[in-house]
Amino acid sequence: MSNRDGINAHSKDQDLAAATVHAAPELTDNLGHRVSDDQNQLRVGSCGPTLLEDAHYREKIHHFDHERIPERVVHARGAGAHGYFQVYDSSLAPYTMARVLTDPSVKTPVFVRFSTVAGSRGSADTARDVRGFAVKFYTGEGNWDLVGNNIPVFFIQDAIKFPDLIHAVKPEPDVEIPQASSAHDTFYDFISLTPESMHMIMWVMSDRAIPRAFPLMEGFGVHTFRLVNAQGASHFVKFHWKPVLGAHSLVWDEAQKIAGKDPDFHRRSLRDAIDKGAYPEWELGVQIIAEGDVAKFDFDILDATKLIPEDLVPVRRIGRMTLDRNPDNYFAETEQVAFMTTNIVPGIDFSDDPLLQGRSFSYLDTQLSRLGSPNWPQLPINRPIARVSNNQRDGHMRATIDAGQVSYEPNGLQGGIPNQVPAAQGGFVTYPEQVSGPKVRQRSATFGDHYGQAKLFWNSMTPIEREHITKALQFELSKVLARDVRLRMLGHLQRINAVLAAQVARELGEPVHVSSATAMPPGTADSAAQTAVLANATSPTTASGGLQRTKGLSLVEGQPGSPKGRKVAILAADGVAGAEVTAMVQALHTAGAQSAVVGPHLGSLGNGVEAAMTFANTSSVLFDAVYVPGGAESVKALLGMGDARVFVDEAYKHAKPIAAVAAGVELLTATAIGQEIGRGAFAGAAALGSADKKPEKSGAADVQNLSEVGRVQSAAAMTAGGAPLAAYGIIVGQGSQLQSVTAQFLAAITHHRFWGRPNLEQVPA
Ligand code: HDE
Repeated sequence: MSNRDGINAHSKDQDLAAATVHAAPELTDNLGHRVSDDQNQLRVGSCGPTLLEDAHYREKIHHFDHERIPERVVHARGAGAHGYFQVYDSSLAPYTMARVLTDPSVKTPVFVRFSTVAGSRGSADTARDVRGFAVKFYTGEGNWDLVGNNIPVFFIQDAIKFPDLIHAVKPEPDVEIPQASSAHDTFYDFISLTPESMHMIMWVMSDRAIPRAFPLMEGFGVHTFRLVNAQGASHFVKFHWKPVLGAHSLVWDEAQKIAGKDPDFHRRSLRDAIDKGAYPEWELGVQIIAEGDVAKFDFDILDATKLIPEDLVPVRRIGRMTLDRNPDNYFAETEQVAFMTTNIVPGIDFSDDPLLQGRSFSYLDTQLSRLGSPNWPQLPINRPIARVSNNQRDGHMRATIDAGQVSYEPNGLQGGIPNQVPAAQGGFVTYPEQVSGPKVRQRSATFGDHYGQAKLFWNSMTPIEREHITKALQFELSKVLARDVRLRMLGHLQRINAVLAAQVARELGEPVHVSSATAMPPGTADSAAQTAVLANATSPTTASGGLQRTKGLSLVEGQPGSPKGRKVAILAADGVAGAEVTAMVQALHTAGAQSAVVGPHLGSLGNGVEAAMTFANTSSVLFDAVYVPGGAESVKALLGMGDARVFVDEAYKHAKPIAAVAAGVELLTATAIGQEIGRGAFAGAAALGSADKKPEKSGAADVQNLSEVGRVQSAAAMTAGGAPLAAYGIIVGQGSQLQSVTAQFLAAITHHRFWGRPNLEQVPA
């Protein structure tokens, strides 16, 4: 084990390596006896009964019978990775004495577990849900766990309501339905009677709750914590994780389909990214608030249903976390890892947030029930790198052999050790906050506003994000069978935004009370009409110092984009134009994106192209973008496959970049894209992205000669009010334009989604 000062990025890896075993040539039982026959039970004659004497069989089946431990009561479904954290400089030293946050020479090992909340261990990754974002820092001063989520606020203000919240969202107890979904009666019955959850509901109905990938999510400590400096002075702090590649999401129709096509979507892509060396990275950010400034806010910073708007307190980026190693064993590492809010180090302390206080009781408790022994901190993934030495002994599955006569303190027989450690030498001392008051079961009046920040969040959304929130609420509440529950929810929505409430009411078949027009609910696709209705539907608010909107909340505005890690499907069949595949694959690879050729069968498609996937074993929803190269024979075959057309249609519906060259354009013309071009729909299409953001104009070279490459009727029809089709993320060109198509496609992939394509609700995909 390393000492407290010698920690580096690999200290925990080395610690784990000591507990990692690899297969050896000879088969043995668990006690080292070599096994001669692992195929047949010991029986009387070849047809007779099995003998009790068959110790090998008994040992094997005994182990099997006990291989499961209780899954986490929440956050059961998860995936983990190893890595390290390094702070940029020592600029936080005036606020905290935590070395992990102030010593740039230290790379602190971390283990991170991402999770959904409601589903069971085997549930689909892409459920609409909050994501857990739990980071265990193995610091030289002991483990620090930042057990956060990908949403900065929470449903409830007081931990005593947590069992109720979770009982309500979990499958209903009489029928154990639905799995990993909040779209059911008991959840909204509870929520509609819990107004404090409204801000969180807006977040959970937003695209934040359907992330594209774990490395493309933000993370938040949620609660206000304390930083304590070497002089013992305290500041309040909120922690943020900002993904280096930006935060990006799925769309709901896509998320639901992925749940069937690849329930392991997030787990798989995290694993693949690390295997391929595309290490996920986040910057750690802090919002620091002086104790004296707390009263300046018109909300309570101890209320976990509120965030501190970045417009009021900017996020200061202080360090970077890199995940660079996959676990060797899911159970031993990801399943057995035990996070606890109580794992803090000198320089970090708790606030009086009642939710945090309640959590700190729960996490220790739950480990006992899951891991079955108070010795769970000795499991390799949980044990700290910092040396452990105390007077505790015994208990189930104690792994250490604690030598010596003495197991108490004070003692003289062992020279008094282990000794208590004074604060000056690194012993943890609780911040001596002054508190007084009567014992009461009471919530502070400062926790009283439940709608102000829900409005702030709504106002900060772009029109397309409002449309997605509305569609999510339409979906969820239409699954609620009890009408009075739906009506109660509409009442809350009315208080957040009347147009939102009216649009949801239309889906539910309830009377609409709003002076402005509403739109027909669109089904599963983005709707221009619904977006237009919501575009200007803001809600004036006096909360949060009168801010009407704030940065940091929208996923459309202000997020960095990158082609790194994006996955592109290349649709091809036998006879595909090899050069048009190779050039694109090369360009994508150089940009850090991945690609896979999808064909009617695996293996060679001729001209040096190998299909890695088939239309039967993959799906459009598992990719970020689609490319169709030419080759007359290949395109003819694709045109004969409904699956190939649906592939493009879905990508179109899900706002993904689509490119085609030469004869490949013909496949596009046989899809919704061709239909829209044919009737000139692009020319009239309005941009749905940001209210003030029309499709950007880009070079029009790509559309000049389309009538010659495909069955597209005219180049003029390929423009939208002067904006080329490329402004909608659809890039086409002749074979000779491959280079420019590739460059524009890469730019489109970096942008990720192209909101505002026309007539999406008519796409039959
Ligand atoms: Fe948790 N939570 N939680 N939670 N939570 C657990 O601990 C709990 C809350 C979070 O990957 C449990 O080890 C209470 C907020 C994550 O292993 C349990 C309350 C936030 C994980 C528990 C909350 C979280 C958990 C279940 C209300 C974001 C998964 C298994 C006061 C800041 C960690 C376990 C992992 C897990 C209790 C609310 C995040 C039962 C009582 C707010 C990321 O102890």
